[in-house]
Amino acid sequence: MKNIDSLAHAKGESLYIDDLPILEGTLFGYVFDSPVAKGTIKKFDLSDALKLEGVIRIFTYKDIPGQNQIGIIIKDEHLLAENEVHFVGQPIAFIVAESENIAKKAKKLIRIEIDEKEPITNPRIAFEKGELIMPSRSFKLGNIDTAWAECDYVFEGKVESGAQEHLYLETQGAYSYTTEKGNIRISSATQGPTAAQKIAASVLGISMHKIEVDVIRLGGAFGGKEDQATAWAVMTALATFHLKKPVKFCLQRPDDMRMTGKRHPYSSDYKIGLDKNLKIIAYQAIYYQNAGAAADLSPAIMERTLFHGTNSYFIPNVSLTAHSCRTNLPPNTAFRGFGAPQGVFVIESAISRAASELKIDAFKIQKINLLKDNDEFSFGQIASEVEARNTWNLLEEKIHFSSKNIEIDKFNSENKHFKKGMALMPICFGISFTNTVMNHARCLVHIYQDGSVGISTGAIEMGQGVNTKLLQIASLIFGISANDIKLETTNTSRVANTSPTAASSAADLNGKALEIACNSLVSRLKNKAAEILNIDAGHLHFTENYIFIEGQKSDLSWQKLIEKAFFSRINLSEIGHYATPNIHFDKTKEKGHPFAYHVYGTAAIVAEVDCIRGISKIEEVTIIHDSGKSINLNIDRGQIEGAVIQAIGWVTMEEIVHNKKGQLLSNALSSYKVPDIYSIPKVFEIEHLKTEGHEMAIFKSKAIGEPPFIYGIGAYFAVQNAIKAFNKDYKIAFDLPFTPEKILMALFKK
Ligand code: LUZ
Ligand code: MOS
Repeated sequence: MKNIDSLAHAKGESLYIDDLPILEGTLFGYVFDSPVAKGTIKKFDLSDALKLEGVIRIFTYKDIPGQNQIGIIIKDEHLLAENEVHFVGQPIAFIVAESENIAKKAKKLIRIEIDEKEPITNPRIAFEKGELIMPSRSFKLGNIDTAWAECDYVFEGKVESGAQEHLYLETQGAYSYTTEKGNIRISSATQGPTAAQKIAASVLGISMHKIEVDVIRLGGAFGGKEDQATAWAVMTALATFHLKKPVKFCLQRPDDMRMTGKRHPYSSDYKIGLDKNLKIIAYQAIYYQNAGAAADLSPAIMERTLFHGTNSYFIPNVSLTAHSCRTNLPPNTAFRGFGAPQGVFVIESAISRAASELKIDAFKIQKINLLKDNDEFSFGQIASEVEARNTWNLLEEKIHFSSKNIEIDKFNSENKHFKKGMALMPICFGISFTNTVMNHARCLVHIYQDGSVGISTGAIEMGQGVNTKLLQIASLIFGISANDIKLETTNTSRVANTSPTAASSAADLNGKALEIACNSLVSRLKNKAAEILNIDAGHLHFTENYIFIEGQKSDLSWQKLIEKAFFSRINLSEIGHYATPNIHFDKTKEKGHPFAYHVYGTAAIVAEVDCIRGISKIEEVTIIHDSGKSINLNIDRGQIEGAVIQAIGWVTMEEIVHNKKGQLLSNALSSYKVPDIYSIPKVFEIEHLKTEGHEMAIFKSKAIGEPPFIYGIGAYFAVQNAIKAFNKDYKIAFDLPFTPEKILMALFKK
């Protein structure tokens, strides 16, 4: 089945916040944000700005009737700065005017004096100064202290990974208006409508039931709207609350890039020990997470780094420690992979380093350490239904790594200025919110009198195709055609207390809730059909918009059955609630079983480096992916392709740069290079592992959003291998992104 949004997207008919028809009297917001990274506000003068014709009002923290607090895990972030500012781009005031242009002009008329202090941008410096977001955490398995003695080889080093801009096509935005009795309705481009509702209520000092958040769809999010869509929604709601007028605010790209957080940069130390047979005996990592100025989702992201610290390898002695370090950058936030890519890059760097020192191919180390059933993760979960070796072996059959390397060596010996390199990248991604309590979802299904169906869930469609998958589920269970089913907007008044659409889990959680609701409707309707057809309900089956008896089509259509059920006063609406069973985690011991299942796969990536210009190109990506028993291979393929390219961007080109004052220099697409159509590898093959799929996945179709991002990390090591072919003295380093500048240095440095 095609993505149900494809046609409307192609025709430009799909609605985003900025497309919503606006109400009469709508006002427009704009943020006045901190020009400095750290300091104390000495003077703040709004008088000139307020004199500008068309400026209605400028809101500051003093106008907040409830709590000036938007922190979701830790209450450490103001909606609008009070006396101190902590990062460039921190919202200080919300200007509301008759037009966006007037609001922008007013911004220039605001006078501020800030007593500047020296900002911290480096997480290790923050750590030394004791600037931590929360207490540090460690995951441990075996005995790392005694294990080093058993190792024949031990290597230590440092790894850096950079930030990444989400670059959703639709920037952040919200539109609020009052309904009656002081209630407020917010259209928000958010992955977390309940978070927006809850924080808006608490900032306004009113109850949650007075706020309704509605989301049609997002033009991309990638984690950037899991937590950071809230502030803008709340600002518009604050203005609406005071002015009783509709207020709209959609960020422009440079403002969005400056004010919002990114993927967390990490600086890490590793120590890896192997025996003569290349078995990894011990692995230690210390991660310094650059959290930015407030917690945001950093504690949860740090946790996922720990959960994925050993990627898809079994290592008997492990010690992983993570520090979440407070710096004067915009609070960094969720981004596809949610800390896992950073952790995986460190262990893959450690393996690459060991391989380099031992003068062997890294894939020899990777292969023999792959996880298998009954291996224990450092956090106590016992691996089951592991597909690490299966996907690896299938890929090896397809590509023959050794002969591929001979082919690459031949190319390298025949070409002076172009060199190729290959890297393998196994993945193992845990599915579930690591915070166990978040793993539940609900839905509301209405069958209308004419047999058509409306579905509301907590899932947000952000281009990833979750609505298509949900529609398929209902269509399969009801046995009716896709045209008879509509996915409604995601709305907090229809489906309440939702977890954000995140952690790759929306199709599983909401899909399972939907499955439960649809099944109870079907069993109710089967009883009615049995009565009409005068047959036992057990013989009935719903398909092709008809009721079938033992595989034979009856005269009773779905539509007729619904009509009769309605006139028999049968309830044609149902809610479904699903909470992932069997998962648990004890933070006091750092042990448990946090994931419903893992997604596995293996990629082979071939890069070519232009050794004159320092440009890298990813030539071939070949993947064996474990989607389980996918219900939509087209959507899964789209997610894999997008994730891999996004990760190639992270590891080879996207470079977020701040100056010493904490100002973002890479603040536009002219200074921040992202993958484009030319970044697509010539060979991009994806094969799906044939498996039964996992019971805990919806229809045994495994989660897809984030896991394949990890494949793209292999691009870093493929480039590295190409460089090794050019410069025998290349001092191997792990510092992504591998930009052309860094590649040139690596190629020519002796
Ligand atoms: N968001 C979250 C996530 O709140 N918890 C998670 O475990 C998670 N994992 C991946 C992406 N977003
Ligand atoms: Mo996310 S990184 O919002 O799943």
